Parts: sequence; structure tokens; C-alpha cells
Amino acid sequence: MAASFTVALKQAQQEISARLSAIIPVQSTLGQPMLHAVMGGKMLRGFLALESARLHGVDAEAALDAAVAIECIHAYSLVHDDLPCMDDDDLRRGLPTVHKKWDEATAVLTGDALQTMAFDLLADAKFGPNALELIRLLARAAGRSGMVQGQMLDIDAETATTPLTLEQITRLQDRKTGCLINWSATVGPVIAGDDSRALWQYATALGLAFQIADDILDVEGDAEKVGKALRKDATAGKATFVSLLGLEPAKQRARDLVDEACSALAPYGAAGETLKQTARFVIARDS
Ligand code: GRG
Repeated sequence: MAASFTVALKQAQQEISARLSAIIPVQSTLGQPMLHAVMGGKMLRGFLALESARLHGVDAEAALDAAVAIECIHAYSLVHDDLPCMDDDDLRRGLPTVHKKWDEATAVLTGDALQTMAFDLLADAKFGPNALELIRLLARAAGRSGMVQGQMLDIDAETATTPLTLEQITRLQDRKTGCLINWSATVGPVIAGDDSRALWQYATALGLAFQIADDILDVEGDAEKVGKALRKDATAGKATFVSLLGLEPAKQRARDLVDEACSALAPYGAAGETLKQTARFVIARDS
């Protein structure tokens, strides 16, 4: 992994974590589970938001709060996804899930609080004239036409009589994980009022590569590093990119998507190098 990327990611994680610690009071009842939920991940979506903002000259404070907002939405989705009524997971990032460390009611409320805090952060004058558009796009990416829809499609697939086709699984994953990645990577042009097409194209390929890599990790990954029992999908006969394509073709598809993502960055020239390294990291990660 290129050293400059590793350094930049680490710095972004520190900045996002410091801002989260500053705005979530640890003494409050919900503060501790909220911080537990939002800290300790790779913060890839936040990093994408910061890079996208940098490429479009967005003010640093606005960039950081956009990064924090998307990490809050992501963390909320994981807390709810881990609940017994959904995936019923005991571990997340190698630590007890919120409903295990506290209880189910706390986990539901922690997710709710993280989600609403994200929108609160974005409803600020520092985002300028395009704040409303940024908020609308996040509501769509996270809600019934985005991530929540993807989660519903996933739940429906569990009771379907036939496994999903490649087209169906691609659509499901585009909603479930792709939409937040697209929002993150287009934050810069949306806030600046610039053309977001190149970054949208980058993020669409990246999101799919991310999910294929996730399916590969389920099969080949080290459960300790993945931070939870390897997901049931890999063993429960549920369709995944690996089960539909085969392991080697899935790896090739992920590599092709990374090339596609990198090509989309052509308009940014050398300034797009960190995002290219991010795309390579997404398929090389071990957790
Ligand atoms: C409950 C509304 C609702 C939505 C849940 C995103 C999601 C929808 C569920 C997550 C389930 C899951 C593990 C999907 C695989 C892809 C994914 C989002 C992995 C976790 O993202 P990373 O690898 O995690 O970026 P870290 O821990 O680094 O933040």
C-alpha cells in the first residue's frame, strides 16, 4: 500500500475521531454507545468525503463535518444491522455490538441518535448555498431509495424461493452499500456547485468493487481481522458475487472495477492519485 495513502487515511481517521469526541458528550447516557459505535472503523466513507472536498476546494471545516456526518450514518446502519431482528451479530470491529454491550433499546436509540445527528451537522451555514441539496442527497442515499431499500431487498432475499441473479444482487448492493459511497465521493462537487459526474462514476465502480471484496473476505478472510464471525451469507446458500461468479472471476471483476474507477478520475490529473490509491486499497484490505 502506498505510504502516502496510509498516512493520509490515518490522519483523516484522527481528525474525524477528534471531531466526533468533541461533539458527542461521553457523560450523557447515549454518548458512550454512540462513540462505541462510530469509532474504530476504517472511516473509508469519511476519507472519501475529505478527498472529494479537497479536490473541489471546499472549506476544511465543512469537509470535516461532511465526513463526520457520513460516518454517523454508516455507524447507525451497522448498529441496527447487528440487532437480533436483523443480522443478530455479537461482534463488530472485534468488539461487542451495541446491543450486546448495552441492550437492544439502547442500540435502537443509538442508531437513531447517530442518524439524526448527521443531518443536524449538515444543516449549518458553513455548507453555503448547496446545503439543502447535500442534505436531500444524503436522505435519498440513506433512506427508502438507497441503503434502507437495499437492506429490505436483502431481507426479502432470505425468504425468496430462488437465489438472486447477478443483476439482482448488483442492484441490492448498489443500494445497500453503494449509495453511501456515492454520496461520500461526491460531497466536494455538490458543496462547491461543480459537476459531480466524474466522481459519481468513480464511486459507482468503487462501491461495487468494495462489495465484491467484502464477499471475497467472507470466504477467504481471517475472522479475527474481519472482526466478527464470517458472515452467514458465505455458508447459508445465499447468493453473493463469489457464489455467482466463482472466486477467481470475482477477483478479476473487482480488479477491473478498480481500473474503471481510476479511469474516471482522469479529469483530476495528478490530484486524483490519492483516490486511485483508495480504490486499490478497497480490494486489497484484510478487514
Ligand atoms: C439497518 C438501515 C440498515 C441498513 C444496514 C450497510 C448495511 C445496511 C448493513 C451492513 C452489513 C454489512 C456488513 C454489509 C457489508 C458491507 C459493509 C457495509 C461493511 C462494513 O463497512 P466497512 O468495511 O466497515 O467500511 P468499517 O468497520 O471499516 O466501518
